[in-house]
Amino acid sequence: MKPEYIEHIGIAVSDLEKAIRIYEALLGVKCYKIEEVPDQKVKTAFFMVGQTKIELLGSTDPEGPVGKFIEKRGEGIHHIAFAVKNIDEELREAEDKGLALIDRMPRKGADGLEIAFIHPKSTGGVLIEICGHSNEI
Ligand code: CMX
Repeated sequence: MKPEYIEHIGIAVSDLEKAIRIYEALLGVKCYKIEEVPDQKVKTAFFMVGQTKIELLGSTDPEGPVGKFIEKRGEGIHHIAFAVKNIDEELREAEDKGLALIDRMPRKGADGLEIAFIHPKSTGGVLIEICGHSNEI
C-alpha cells in the first residue's frame, strides 16, 4: 500500500455529545462537522488535527459495527484510516498480498470520502480503512 498520510483515526464512543465536549476541550478546536452515515449505522463527529482528522463514532444501532464493537470491547480506538491516491488499485494490491478485504469495491463513507475496510484479523487486530484522497481540506 502507498498511504499518503493518516486520513483519520476513528474512536468509538458511547455518548457522542459528551465525547464532542471532551475532544473540543482536549484538542482546543471545535468539531467542524457532525454527520450520520445510515449505511454504517453511525453518527460521526470530526475534528482537524493538522492534516489528520479525529472521527468520533457514535452508534445508531446496537447491531451495527460500532454498536457491536462497544458491546464487546468497550469504547476506544476503532480504526485507522489511510489516504491513498487510487483506492481501486490499493484494494487489488491488498488482496494480492493476502489481506482480508471487507469491501472489494469502495463505498461512500462520511465526509464525502470513498472508503473500504480491511479486516482486523489480517492486520494484527487493527481495523484498517483506506480512503480516496481528499484535497478539500
Ligand atoms: N478493531 C479490531 N477488532 C475488531 C473490530 C475493530 N474495529 N471490530 C470487531 N473486531 C473483532 C471482534 O472483537 C471479534 O474478535 P474475536 O473474534 O476475537 O472476538 C471479531 O473482530 C469479530 O467481531 P464481531 O463483533 O463478530 O463483528 P463482525 O465480524 O460481524 O464484524 C468487522 C467485524 C470488522 C468485519 C465489522 O465491524 C466491519 O465490517 N467493519 C467495517 C465497517 C465499520 O467499522 N464501519 C464503522 C465506521 C464507519 C466510518 O468510519 O464511516
